[in-house]
Amino acid sequence: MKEFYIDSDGTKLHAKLDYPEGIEKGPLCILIHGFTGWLDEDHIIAVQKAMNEVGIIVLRVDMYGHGLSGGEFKHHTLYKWVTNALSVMEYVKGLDFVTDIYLCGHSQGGLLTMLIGGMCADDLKAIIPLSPAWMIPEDARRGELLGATFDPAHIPDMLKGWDWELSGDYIRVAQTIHPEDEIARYKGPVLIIHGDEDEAVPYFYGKKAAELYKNAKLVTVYGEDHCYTRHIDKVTEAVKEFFLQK
Ligand code: FER
Repeated sequence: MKEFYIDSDGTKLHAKLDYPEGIEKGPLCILIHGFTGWLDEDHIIAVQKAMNEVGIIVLRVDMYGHGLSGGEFKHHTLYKWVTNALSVMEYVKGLDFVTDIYLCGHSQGGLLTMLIGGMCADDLKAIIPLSPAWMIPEDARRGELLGATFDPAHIPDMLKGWDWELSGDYIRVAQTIHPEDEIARYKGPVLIIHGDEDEAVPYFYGKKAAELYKNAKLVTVYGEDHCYTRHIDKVTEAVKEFFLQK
């Protein structure tokens, strides 16, 4: 494992690069955590290991305001994450040992994966949104994020949740984003994995996204929650199968 920082317009992004055993050149998958998450969460490491087992190099990156990357959590926005992901894409495109690029992200990182999929369609061999939280923009327009309510027409300076606090800019930015447009722009293969007992991102959204994509496979993990604490083996099996079929 190599640990380093990638620059994103002056923000340092903490990254870890893991190679499959005996492999130094080949396809690489960028792997992104969710809201309040980071690159060493159990479910992120499990997915990284599964990808390594089937010959995929994995680059895990902490986004703005998360893990050991720069920026404060309360100041993160989806635009900052999009800027970060574009910087990571540019970094990976410059690596001479990378043959194909894949992008995978969990929850808010899954929404990011869908947005970058549309924006960088030509550069991505396939995308893997895990329990993608692509209803966040809709929630922001409706006035409720993770149980915290607000007036969507008069955005507060700060929004407080159970154990987090966000600046109003998170809401301002989220309200402008339309994931359906980026779903329509990505025509490559998509693997969506979603637990049908997800308490944070309703399973409905994984199912709906799979219907909207031109070329998507949906793997439903029955009885599973948002961070795959019950059946992570089903998630890793689906990831391995997807890459072995390519
Ligand atoms: C929300 C629903 C889900 C939200 C964030 C999430 C900030 C993200 C969850 C995750 O990334 O794990 O309303 O608002």
